Amino acid sequence: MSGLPFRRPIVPAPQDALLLIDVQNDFAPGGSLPVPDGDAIVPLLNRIARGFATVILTQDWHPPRHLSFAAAHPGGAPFASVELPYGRQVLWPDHCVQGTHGAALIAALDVPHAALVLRKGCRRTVDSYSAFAEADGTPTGLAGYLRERGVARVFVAGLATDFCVRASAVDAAGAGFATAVIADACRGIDADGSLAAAWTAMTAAGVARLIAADLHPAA
Ligand code: VGL
Ligand code: ZN
Repeated sequence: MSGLPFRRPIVPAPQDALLLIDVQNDFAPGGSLPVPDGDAIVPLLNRIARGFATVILTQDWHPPRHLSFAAAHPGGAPFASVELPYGRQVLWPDHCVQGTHGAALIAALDVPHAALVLRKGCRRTVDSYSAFAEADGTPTGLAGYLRERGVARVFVAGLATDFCVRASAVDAAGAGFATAVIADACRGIDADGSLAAAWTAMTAAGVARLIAADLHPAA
């Protein structure tokens, strides 16, 4: 299921979409939830994006005191977790607060032809790692958007491999899209083995693992 739709070299076609996840200042070095080397992928993302007619950007976009923030829980510590009505929630430093510099796209990201910027995690009481559905299962509408536009294959890259890239890729595959993650165009947080677990989960979901050089023309 994962191999066939992605025979190399991969030439992006009109039915392909590129989903660039959370390329935001707070996930870059100097941000409030820095992903190691998070900004290093930006030049590669810019090159990859040039090969795709359909590019979607996402932004993690939380209101102040979002329930994924450790500070919203008495005694809550970053990287601990709590039980919420929709399940376990990792607690994070405050990050990607709506309208702040930290929530803005990294300035060096240069994808002027991106037609859709999708913001997620906008409700205070529900997180959304996935671009497709919030943690309580509420759809964002992205699957419908892609289907209406005739998209068949979804390529995913961005931040962070083990959280929002993982959840978005698994949900893309679950929604019926042939899905690939471009591994060298992502960076992970790797809290407690989460990076290895993410690749195991994505592979189990039928997500293909590519590198940018698999795309033609090479990015
Ligand atoms: C993310 C943790 C919290 C991500 C977002 O973009 O991977 N991770 N919010
Ligand atoms: Zn978040």
